[in-house]
Amino acid sequence: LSGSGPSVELSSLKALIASSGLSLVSVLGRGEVDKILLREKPRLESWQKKGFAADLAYMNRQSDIFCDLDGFLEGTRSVITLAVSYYSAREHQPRHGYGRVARYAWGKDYHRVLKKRLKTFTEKLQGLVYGKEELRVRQFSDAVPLLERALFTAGGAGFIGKNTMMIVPGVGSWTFVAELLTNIEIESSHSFSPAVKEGQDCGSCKSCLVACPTAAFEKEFSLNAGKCISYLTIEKKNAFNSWEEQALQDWVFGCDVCQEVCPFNHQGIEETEENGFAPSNGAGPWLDLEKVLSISSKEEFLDLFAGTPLMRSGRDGMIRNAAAVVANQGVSECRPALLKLVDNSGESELVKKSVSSALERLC
Ligand code: B12
Ligand code: SF4
Ligand code: SF4
Repeated sequence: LSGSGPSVELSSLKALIASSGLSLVSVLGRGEVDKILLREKPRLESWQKKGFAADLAYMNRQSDIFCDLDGFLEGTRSVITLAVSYYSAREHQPRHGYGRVARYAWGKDYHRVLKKRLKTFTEKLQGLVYGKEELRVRQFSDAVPLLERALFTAGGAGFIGKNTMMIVPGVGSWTFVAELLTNIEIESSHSFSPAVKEGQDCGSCKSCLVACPTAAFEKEFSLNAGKCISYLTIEKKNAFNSWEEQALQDWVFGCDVCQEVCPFNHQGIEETEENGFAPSNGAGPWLDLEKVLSISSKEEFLDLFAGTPLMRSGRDGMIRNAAAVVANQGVSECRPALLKLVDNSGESELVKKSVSSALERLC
């Protein structure tokens, strides 16, 4: 330790974590984080080289950027990683005329929910630190090219499953990850969470690899994003090709199949305590396809979905997804809504192309 950075008593930090409702937390020293990132770098590079990042420009950036903590916070001395459950036990079976929404997107946008929590936590942390330097902190969740799952699992509170999800025994994989980069000096790393038992992992299970509807796993621990329904419905900007349209099945936003089949998600896990993630606070588990196709403007889309993760696809992307699902399910009741879109000269190429293809497939 240099002795000049801010410090914090571990017992006070532990009390703060407990009182902030953050149960799955680890604090990692800079040296350890650098080691982890260096270890993971070749895996990231091999994933990128195979083209598995598809058109995700932010994931195709130089691998060095993912491993340089100073690029995110100059003088980072420790990283506080945390996970928050969003699990909500609602039935999620397919329904004719409806598209399924992945569980992570049922309620409010997690970026906003976590940001608020982390802000409160940081303010309280400020009151605990002492030393010559001021506390400096940057908080992230799914916002920068940091290998968040590798960082979190390094704290020992979870492990990476073959479906590439981070699994916390007893909680499952229905969690969001976030981290605080700080200039706090710590002597060694600490986990404030129930740690994974030595050697605990997927064992011989392969359920997720077999269940993935698009065969998006090249092999265990390796996901080709371009084939994943989550990527297609949320991240892809252009129109679908015919394989992609059908690949969606009835998923209109995201996909949960490789998590739904996971035994770690069935072992008496508890629902989230975060009310913001409740289905009643957002889009919920299904979208009525006819209603989606009737969203006439970006403003109307905003009125319906502002503050939820569904904003990411935008109105036109969501109509593209809904049109594909309508054709996959043979929802002929939606034909008038599709015809109206195709006849509207003001619609984008993306909408026109997606809707025309759905009409052809409905015949
Ligand atoms: C790009 C991205 C995607 C892409 C690609 C996903 C992927 N598997 O790479 C797409 C759009 C497909 C996607 C989908 C989803 N995503 Co996403 N996504 C990300 C993002 C931005 C980066 C992930 C990444 O680094 N990929 C690069 C590859 C190389 O990394 P990786 O697959 O994680 O693999 C690492 C390890 O598995 C390890 N590894 C590889 N081989 C081996 C072998 C062994 C033995 C071991 C132990 C480890 C190991 O090496 C890799 C490098 O560390 C993160 C946020 C972040 N900044 O980390 C969120 C994140 C991973 N996504 C998240 C979520 C919620 C989802 C979805 C569940 C959403 C949904 N329901 O539709 C799906 C899940 C699909 C899936 N099975 O992964 C959460 C996951 C939380 C969790 N509990 O794991 C994250 C962490 C966001 C957050 N902050 O909460 N996502
Ligand atoms: S989210 Fe769906 S499509 Fe993507 S890997 Fe998992 S099961 Fe396959
Ligand atoms: S379904 Fe089986 S193989 Fe896949 S992540 Fe869960 S335990 Fe691991």
